[in-house]
Amino acid sequence: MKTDLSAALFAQAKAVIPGGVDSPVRACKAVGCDPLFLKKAKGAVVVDVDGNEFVDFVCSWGPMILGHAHPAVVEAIRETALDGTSFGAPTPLEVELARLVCDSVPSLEKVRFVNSGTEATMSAIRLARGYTGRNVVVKFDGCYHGHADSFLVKAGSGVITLGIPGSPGVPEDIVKNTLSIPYNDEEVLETTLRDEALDIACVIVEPVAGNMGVIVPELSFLRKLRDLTRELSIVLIFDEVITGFRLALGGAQERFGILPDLTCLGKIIGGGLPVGAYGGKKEIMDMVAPDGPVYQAGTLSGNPLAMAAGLAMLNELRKPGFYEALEEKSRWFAAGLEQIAGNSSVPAVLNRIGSLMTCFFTEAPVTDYRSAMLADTDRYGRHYRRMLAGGIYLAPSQFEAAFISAAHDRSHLEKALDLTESSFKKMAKS
Ligand code: KE4
Repeated sequence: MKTDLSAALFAQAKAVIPGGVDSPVRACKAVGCDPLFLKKAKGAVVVDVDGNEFVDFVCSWGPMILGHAHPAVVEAIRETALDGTSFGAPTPLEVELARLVCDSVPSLEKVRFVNSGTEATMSAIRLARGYTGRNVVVKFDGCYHGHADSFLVKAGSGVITLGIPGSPGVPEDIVKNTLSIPYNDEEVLETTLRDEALDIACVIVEPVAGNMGVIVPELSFLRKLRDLTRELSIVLIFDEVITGFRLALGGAQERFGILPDLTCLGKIIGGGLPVGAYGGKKEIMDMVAPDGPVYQAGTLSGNPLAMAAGLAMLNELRKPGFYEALEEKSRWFAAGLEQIAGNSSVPAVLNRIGSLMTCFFTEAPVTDYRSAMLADTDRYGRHYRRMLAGGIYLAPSQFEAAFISAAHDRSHLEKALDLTESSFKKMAKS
């Protein structure tokens, strides 16, 4: 595979951008190769600057649930841009999207748009602290909520991938207010919340973990989390930046029937443009400035282009049968992966929910950070490189999710299965 132009661009990028990338995981350090620079994408296919085509299972880390360059989204952006790109003033588009998001996500009475998932989660915990008057935030080992200081404790995603213990630059004074406990462990959850209740402002959780690879929690764990936080007057925050509008129109909270006090959204709601959002009960959200004392602001928040792209995307998702069709193709693909793994001597475990999945190279079930860390990351790296050489674009880390979009057709998925089978056969011999 010719990668001369990507290599040249990477050298240029490293001279002016830290690590040559604008987000660490894209550097592909965890999979032992240099990143390819992409120039365009359509549907389920991305194309790099050397002209190589790949079936895409990264989907921009989740937003591209319709596939790339969906006509409705592109047209919405084009049309809106003709009337200006940003005003720093309220527009009808943000009202329309806010109403659509609140109508779709069961627990949302009010929502505030920001520009990233990180902004959404950092604002949500500030709001929870302001609402309760308490400081401690509880998170779960391996869950990732963006790069705000409070979250860089035993975080997931790039923090695991790059083996960063937390991060330099995060003051001890901040970190001391973050408790990180094991995901899916009801006993530790109950003990921690009851022992520390008087100091805990909120618990923030990925209702399906996507940043240590995909881990679907026991429903009893989520139910206990909801019951305990309600009993102890602790704000429960669902970080649905990945799961929102991915698992259902109403996200994981609709799928599991468990309603948090606050929800964080991102990725899909921007249609590929920079959008995050946090929202929840009116009683809590009315604490946010300018109505309330909890300050949060943003020059480009509610940007008309991003709102138009988000509206176009969500209007496609609301069409009858969208999620059923996505579930059907995801189920078919996962069954194919399970069959390949089952017929192979290579230890592999597939975790899937809806169109979100991770194949862990490990023997034992993956139910939390500790078991996820037993995965063979070298083997994943070799698998990644083989799949890339064959035209399949996977997440450059064992600890991320693979995404299926509405644009993935049977031929795309069969190609991925054929290459997966060939890669497993090579691994079995090595
Ligand atoms: P952003 O600030 O990257 O928009 O969102 C942060 C975030 C918050 N919550 C969850 C559950 C998330 O998954 C994320 C970001 N996800 C990662 C990939 N797992 C983004 C990719 C990257 O960091 O480059």
